[in-house]
Parts: sequence; structure tokens; C-alpha cells
Amino acid sequence: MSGWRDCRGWQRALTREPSSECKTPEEMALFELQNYLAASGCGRQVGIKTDPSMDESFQISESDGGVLIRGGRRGVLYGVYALIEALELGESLPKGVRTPCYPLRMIDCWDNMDGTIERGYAGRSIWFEDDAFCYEPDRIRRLGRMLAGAGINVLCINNVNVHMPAQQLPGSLLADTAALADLLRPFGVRLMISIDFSLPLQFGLESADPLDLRVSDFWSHLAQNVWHAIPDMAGFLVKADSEHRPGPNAYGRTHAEGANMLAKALKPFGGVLVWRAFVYNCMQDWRDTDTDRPCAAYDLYQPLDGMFDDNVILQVKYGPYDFQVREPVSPLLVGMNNTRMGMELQLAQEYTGQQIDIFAMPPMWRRLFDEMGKEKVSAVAAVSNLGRDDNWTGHPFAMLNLYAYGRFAWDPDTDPETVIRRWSALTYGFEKDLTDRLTSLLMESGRVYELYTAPLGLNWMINPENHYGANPYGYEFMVWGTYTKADRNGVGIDRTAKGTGYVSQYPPQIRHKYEDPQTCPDEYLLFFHRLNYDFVMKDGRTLLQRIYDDHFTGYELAEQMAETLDKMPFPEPDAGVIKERMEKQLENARQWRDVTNTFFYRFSGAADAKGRKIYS
Ligand code: GCV
Repeated sequence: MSGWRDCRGWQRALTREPSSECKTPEEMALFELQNYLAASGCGRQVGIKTDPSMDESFQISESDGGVLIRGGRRGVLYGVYALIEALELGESLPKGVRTPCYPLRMIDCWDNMDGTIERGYAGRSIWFEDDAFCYEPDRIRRLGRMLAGAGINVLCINNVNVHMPAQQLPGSLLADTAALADLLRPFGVRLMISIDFSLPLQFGLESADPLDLRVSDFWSHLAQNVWHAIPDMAGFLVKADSEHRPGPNAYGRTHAEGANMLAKALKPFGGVLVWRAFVYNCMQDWRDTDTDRPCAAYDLYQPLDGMFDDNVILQVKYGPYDFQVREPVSPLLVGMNNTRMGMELQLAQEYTGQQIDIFAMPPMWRRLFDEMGKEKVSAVAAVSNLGRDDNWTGHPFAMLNLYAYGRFAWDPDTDPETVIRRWSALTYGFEKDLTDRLTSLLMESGRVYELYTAPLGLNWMINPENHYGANPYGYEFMVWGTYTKADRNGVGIDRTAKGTGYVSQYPPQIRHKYEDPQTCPDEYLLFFHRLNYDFVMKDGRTLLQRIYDDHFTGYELAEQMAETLDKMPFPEPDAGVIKERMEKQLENARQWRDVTNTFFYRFSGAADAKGRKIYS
């Protein structure tokens, strides 16, 4: 166990490793319960009763001092973890039948078979190395415990940018994937794999055209092999016609035709085909002002609404760009009424601090679910923030995001503050006032990061190569469609009907809020509007002054965070990691503040109204 700590408090209460003897979630539920009762000495009589019709649901009831957990085959395991969590927090036991809102609660890992992780910030892959599977089974079982404890039930194990020795897929690769699936099955976690749309070409076919019968036969045959080896495989995940990945467009076919062909191959086995909607022109000429990247996905997919098979899930990133600090919810997520939709979140802090800067995501997710409406999607996915680092997530606080994601996936009405408080209390077990302080620091952390990096919807002012660090013009003349168009008069893109028209992709009640700078929330102002620096904001400040103020405030708040954390008695090794990363965060925040303020000062020539130092 040494060097591989579990980060969730109640999991520390499980002193025994998850047993290799348990083959089903029911067996694991019993094991975990006995494990907890023995270690905690809580002395309660707890029974488990399986009712297969309840599937993932559970109900905990108390009578005469005894507790009964009734649930489906997977439900009883969730019930045991819920019981342990409540007891560890000293809370009353959950009431009523608990059922997850979304049947598919996925983690998408961007792990490559060479052991690297695309946009990974917590070390190397937990299961790949040297182009092969390579892991300690115990570690995988601990992962299973952690995922099940958070309520997550699908793990996609490889990068959507597929780098797999395809030839081995029906052979050794499949056997190894099956072995991994065996280890995670007792935790109710099923596997998914990302597949390459052009795979048939790698097996000697001349085409990957989805309407070619030889191609659909190829996929049906492959699906048969896969489900023969792993009967409970969840499905396939596909990134097609996106950032140079192959797809149906090469054959003049639509994305519905491409997705449905694959979905039909999976259908006999109950598999789902998750088709990502991250499609845009990634070779844009910055001189082309007619193309506005955020419009791309809606323009492509909305006309296809109703044309996807019922085992296709169209998986859409939460915003129309790409996991930026502040984006409005994607219009595709609100505008597809006849398609099974999934929302893709990102735990990996690609644009949100790279697990150096603290960024607790629950407030952001609250906003996204509120903007979208939880019933608009039937699945959720999140890009993983896990890696082989001893604490799984690099920064210990990044574990909060994984835990909270699972809670939102069960219940999208989750209150951000409550989930943060619970995680803080479970993980560190501080006295109430310290837990309160940590909770409010985490609640504010995303906003602080936003203030010193990208306030007012000013996205993409970062280094293009690693997506980190201040670089206001970093993306300005690139091919990615990511422009802020700052000049001496103003900044931002006009996305109203007079501009690119993006705002028209929203239904009227949302559109009306955003299309007028007077009603548009400040946080989205420069996402939707191009404004002059002397534009007067709702609070009476000019836009330029607000840009300066936000950057100054962001840095000051980061300093206060550092002071607060310094006084908290975190145990080692967390204490050391938190301190070292906070120092880096402060250094970075200072750089972001000064580079961005200087950038706008040089363009505008206007000094800070409060006389603070802006470098010339
Ligand atoms: C997996 C962005 C990231 C890529 C990622 C891509 C995607 O472009 O920078 O690393 O590729 O999104 O989500 O497909």
C-alpha cells in the first residue's frame, strides 16, 4: 500500500485491500461492509439484500437498531459505500430509494499505449506502458473501489486520438482488455474503448466507407469478437473528422451514416456507440472572418437531429469551444431534442490550471446543468484527471473533481458547496471551522483562476503548445479558430446577429439574455460581444478598468489562498505538494496578471485608474 494512497477519507476507513476473491459487485459489497464494520468498530448490525430488479438503485432502511441495504446487483455496492460515507461524516443515513440520474457515467481516459497520457497531469498511464498493458492488479482494484465509491460505472481506457497497434485488437490486445475488465467488474465498472474510424484500412480493406457492406461486415465481425471476450463491454467511443482524425466525410457520408453503421454492429450486444461532436475547421485561416469556430458543431449536427440510431450517444463538450474556463453551455446540448445526448466535462485541468493551480469544478458544473437542463442529456462523460502519481491526481485537491463528478452524474441537482464540504470533511477530517475555510477556498478557486487568466470570457490567451501560461497573442494568428482580436480600440468577437450569428443558435429565452451587452452576464461579455475599452459596464467601470481590476484582484485572492492554506494542518505528503504547487500557482498568477495587463495597456495607452503598477 505504501506509495499509493487512497485519497478519499472514507476509503481510509477501509483498511483491507479490495479482495481478489470477489467476482461480483454483490460479493464486493459484502466484503467492503465487513471490512468497514470490523475496522471502524461501529457495532451496528447491517444486512444486505439483493433485489435484481433494482439494478443500480439502493435503499437503506433502519429498524430496531439494525440497518438493511436493499438494492440491485450493483446497487448494493453503491448502498454500502453510501452507508460508510454517511457514518464517517456523522450524518443520518440516506433516505428513500436512490437511483442514478444517468445510466452511463463515464470517465474517458486519454491514455496512450506507450504509457503517456494526452493532457495528463498526474504521471503516466495506470494500465499502459511500452505499447502493452502493464499494471498491478491491486492498483486496478483500488481504482475500481474509488470509481465505484464515486458512482462512476464506465471507463474508456484509451485516447480518442487512437494510437493502438490495431492488428492486435482482435488478438492479444483483446485478451488483455478482457483481463482488465475482469478486475473492474466487481466494482460495477464496465470498459469502453476508443476506436479509429479508418480501422478497416489497417486490415487491408480499400475503404472505410460506412455504406460499403464489406466495411459494415468488418465492424460487425470485430464487435462479435469484442463482446465474445468481454460480454459486458459498454461500447465504443469515436472521434471522427475531428482534428485530422479519419471519418465518414472522406466518403461523402454524414456523421449520422458513420455513427449508425457502427451502432448497428454493436446493437446485438447491447453496446452503445458514443460519437463525439468535437468537429470544427482546425485549419482555419485567421484572415477568414466568416468562419466562427463556436458555430461549427451546431451547424453540422443540428440538421441531423432525429437521424441517429437509438444506441448512438452524441457526446458534446460542455461549451462550443474546448473546455475553456468560461464558456456558455453548447447550443447543441440544448438544441437536439430527438437524439440521445451526452455532455462531456473535463477533469483533466488542461485549461484550468493543469493540476498546479487549484480549480474546484462543482460551481462550474452547477452553472452548466442549470443552463442546459438536466433532462437534455442521457449520459455524462468526463476526461480523466488520473495517472500513476502516488496520489492519483497530482494535486491532492484534484481528487475532489473526480469525486464530485460522480455525485453530479448521480444527481445533477447536487449543490456544489455541499459536495465540496463533504469531500473536504471526508478527506481531511478537520474541525468544522477548518472544513468551512477549506470549503470556501475551494468554492472560490475556479473564480480566482478565471480572474487572473481569462475574465469576462476572454479565452485562449495562453501558450498554444501546452495550454498553460500567459500568452495573450498565443493563439491569435493560428489555424484553430481561436481569436480575441484585441486592437487599440477594443477586444472580443461580435457573435450577435450583426456579427457571426452564433447567438442565434440558442432558443429565444437564452439568446435574449446574451445578445444585448446590457443584459449579458459580465462573465460572458467578451465571448458574445466586441466592445471598446471605454464601454461602461453594469457596475460603472470601463471595460479596460475591469480587465485591469480583475487581474489584480485575481492575484490578490491567490495570495490570500496561499496564506489560508499555509495555516491548515494538512497531513504529509499532501502538505508538501499543496505548498509547492501553491508557490507555482502564485508565480504563474503574477505572470498572468502582469503580461495581460501590459498587453492591454500597450494597446490602449490608458493607465490603471487606481495607479497600480502596469509595466510598459
Ligand atoms: C484528445 C483539444 C486537446 C486535444 C484533445 C482534443 C479532443 O484539442 O488539446 O489534446 O485530443 O481537444 O478533445 O479531442
